[in-house]
Amino acid sequence: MNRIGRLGLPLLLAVGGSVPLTTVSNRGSRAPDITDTPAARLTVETVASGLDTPWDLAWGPDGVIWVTERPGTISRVDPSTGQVTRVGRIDVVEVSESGLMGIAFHPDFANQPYVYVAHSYGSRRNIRNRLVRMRFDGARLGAPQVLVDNIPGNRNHNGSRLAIGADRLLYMTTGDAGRAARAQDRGDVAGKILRVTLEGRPAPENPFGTLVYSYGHRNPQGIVFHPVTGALYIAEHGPRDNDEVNRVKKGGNYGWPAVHGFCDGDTRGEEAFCRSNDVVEPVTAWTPTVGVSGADFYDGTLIPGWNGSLLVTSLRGQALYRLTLSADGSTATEREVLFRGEYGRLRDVLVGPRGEVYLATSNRDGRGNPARDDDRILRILP
Ligand SMILES: [Ca+2]
Ligand SMILES: [Ca+2]
Ligand SMILES: [Ca+2]
Repeated sequence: MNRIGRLGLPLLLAVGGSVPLTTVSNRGSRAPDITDTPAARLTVETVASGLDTPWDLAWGPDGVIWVTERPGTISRVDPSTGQVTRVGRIDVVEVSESGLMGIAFHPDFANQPYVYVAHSYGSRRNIRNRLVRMRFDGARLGAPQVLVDNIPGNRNHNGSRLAIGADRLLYMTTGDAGRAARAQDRGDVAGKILRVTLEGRPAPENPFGTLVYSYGHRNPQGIVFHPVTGALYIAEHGPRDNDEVNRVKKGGNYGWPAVHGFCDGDTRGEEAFCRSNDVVEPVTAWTPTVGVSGADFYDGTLIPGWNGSLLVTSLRGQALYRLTLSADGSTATEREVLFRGEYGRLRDVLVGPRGEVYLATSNRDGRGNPARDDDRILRILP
């Protein structure tokens, strides 16, 4: 029996065969390049195809993958058959990067079957973002209930990835909505990590008595909790330089727009700004930028050597990055690049309960070159 058979996962269409691991150097990473390429080989197969810009993959409390597509649909995907079942649709404004984005589930889903999503709304000339939740009756999602609205939006820089912590609070990324100064304004919800109760109110222990949990962010599109330490990590888009992964602490200032990446003087005046504002430096940074997007921790053992890694997808870079973190979690000690250019733009990564890994392509987002069967959900296995 082959390895896939032992997993109980039928082999679907193999699209990539065995893919050797590769490494590249990355300026500005403060992480040594991997020089000893492991012998492990990976298999990639298509789980679902024909999607339109799948934006967020999440493992549902019902044991299947849930996926948002940016034009406004929410579907369940059976990982064993690949069957896609649409369970909801939401009216969104989809212009450039805006539309339907993040998804998360109530931690007590059996009794409170709420699905949380973030999406753009308004008009093409006045794009806003909001957080809503919908009740799932086992087949369909009910009408959206607005929890937080009027979050500044734009064609680009809408953030809108969601994660619910062990503290039963919801963390939402917001972009600077194209106006960088908003990120340093603690009274503005743009360019922030927001922390709200599951009913959409400011979390009681928030640092400024508002929805804001941390600030100085440009356009974070990945958010995930470390499975062991519980620390919160985000991936955020830089401008032409310095995409970042950050470890987020309450009340932290992450520097944008005065600081790009590390406090290393590559942006005029940033070292002084860092000192006077106690700016938190990133875990790692990419120059030139690769368009980091979704993030998830690998807490399985199925793929040898991956346990404890932070996986981050990239859009422009068309690759999956695997970061090895230092023991204290504050920096990346290794950064490995996988599948570069093989599947096009990659929007999200999801680690399944058996240690298999799913990727969402983003070749129909207006910036890619879609193949006939794009977009796809792919599965990585050893
Ligand atoms: Ca996700
Ligand atoms: Ca920063
Ligand atoms: Ca810098």
